[in-house]
Amino acid sequence: MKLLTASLLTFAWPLAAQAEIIVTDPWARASVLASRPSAAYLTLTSDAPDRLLEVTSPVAGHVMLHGVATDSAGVTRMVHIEELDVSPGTPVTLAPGDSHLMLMDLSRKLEEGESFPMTLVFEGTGDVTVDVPVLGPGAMGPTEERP
Ligand SMILES: [Cu+2]
Repeated sequence: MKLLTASLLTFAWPLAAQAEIIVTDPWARASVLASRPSAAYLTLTSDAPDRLLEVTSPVAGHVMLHGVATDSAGVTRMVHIEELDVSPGTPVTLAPGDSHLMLMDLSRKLEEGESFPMTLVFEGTGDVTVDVPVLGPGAMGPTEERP
């Protein structure tokens, strides 16, 4: 009887509304100095509501999720975001000038042409690891002031 219950539970799992996140076009900017943070960008698509909780990478001591906010004086600043909601049918794009993943405490310089792994932890989907190509340091996006 115990065995039957267990197998029924296993069978029921795929029928639950499990989110599946698709990560497209990840990339990061080459860093000028290892002592300066870099930024990574990507697009998230999900077929169920999900939430990005945490991001880690072996090249960064800490990965922060940043958004941008413009104050009444027209000054754009980066703001820390705790969690990022992903709704089905609405891709979330992290791009220069908008939300981004801030790669803090780099263990080394990110060189153009290389790539590094980055793991995104979602509430529903769990861990998703992507390979992030490093593109040129091109000055697209907001001024990256160290917080
Ligand atoms: Cu930032």
